[in-house]
Amino acid sequence: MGPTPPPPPARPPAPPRDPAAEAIGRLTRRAFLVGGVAAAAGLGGWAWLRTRGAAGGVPWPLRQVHRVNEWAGRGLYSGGRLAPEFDPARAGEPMVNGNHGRPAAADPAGWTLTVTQPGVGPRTFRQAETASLPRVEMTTELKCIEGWSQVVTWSGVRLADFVAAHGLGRRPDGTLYDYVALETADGAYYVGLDAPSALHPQTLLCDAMNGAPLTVAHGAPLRVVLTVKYGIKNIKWPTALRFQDELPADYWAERGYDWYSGL
Ligand SMILES: Nc1nc2c(c(=O)[nH]1)N[C@H]1C(S)=C(S)[C@@H](COP(=O)(O)O)O[C@H]1N2
Ligand SMILES: [Mo]
Repeated sequence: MGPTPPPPPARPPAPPRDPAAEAIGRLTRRAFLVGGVAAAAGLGGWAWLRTRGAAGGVPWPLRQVHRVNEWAGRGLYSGGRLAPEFDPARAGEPMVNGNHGRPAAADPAGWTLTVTQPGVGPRTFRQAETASLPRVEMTTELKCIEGWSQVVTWSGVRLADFVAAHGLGRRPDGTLYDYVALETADGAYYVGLDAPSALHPQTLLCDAMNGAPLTVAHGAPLRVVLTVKYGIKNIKWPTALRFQDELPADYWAERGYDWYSGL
């Protein structure tokens, strides 16, 4: 008889059960799995996402998030709550921020605002026609989403008064369209507003800042100023205003900011 073969090596003892280590193991595997799926999706996912169509220029998976913000924002300002007004002595000039859509030359006489809505042909207004409405002055805070703010005294006319004076913004059944889209002449800057924000009593078509005519840098001949939104929605040099039920395209929403941008 030959030598007996050595016994097979004993299996190493099972490590003591460690629930925490097991949980980490599971999480790591899951993270790996999720990462793998995300990476795989990354190869074709973005193109897929882009072809899904966009509402207001926002790819649809992001829209859900904005819905939540919109809901929160609506709650805050429901009932037309007014933003605080300040002592005009505190007013100053805000930094000039954003030149998208700035016209090459100021042309107050030639400037027009063209308003459209479903089923109604475009209606074009000159600055003088907007200026004939009751004047409103307010000293409010302009808040830029980049982190600065400035108290400014604005004056002009309420967008709501302008809309009402010309019988605009309503469906044939008398209810308001959901949204207002505003755009500069060259189409370089455009914002979308929900109708309640656009027609809020502190939403103005402004032609003056801190007691002086608006300068071109700040939006002359006419700009929109509203207190219920960040600065990004305060469009300078708008020449087109559209009432619609579709979520309007929005320059900064397309670049990752919240569509609603409510305060
Ligand atoms: N047409 C147009 N309007 C615009 C912008 C722009 O780039 N183009 N920038 C916005 C931003 S981000 C801010 S904070 C305010 C700043 O207004 P102001 O330049 O009068 O201070 O304008 C808003 N309106
Ligand atoms: Mo801004």
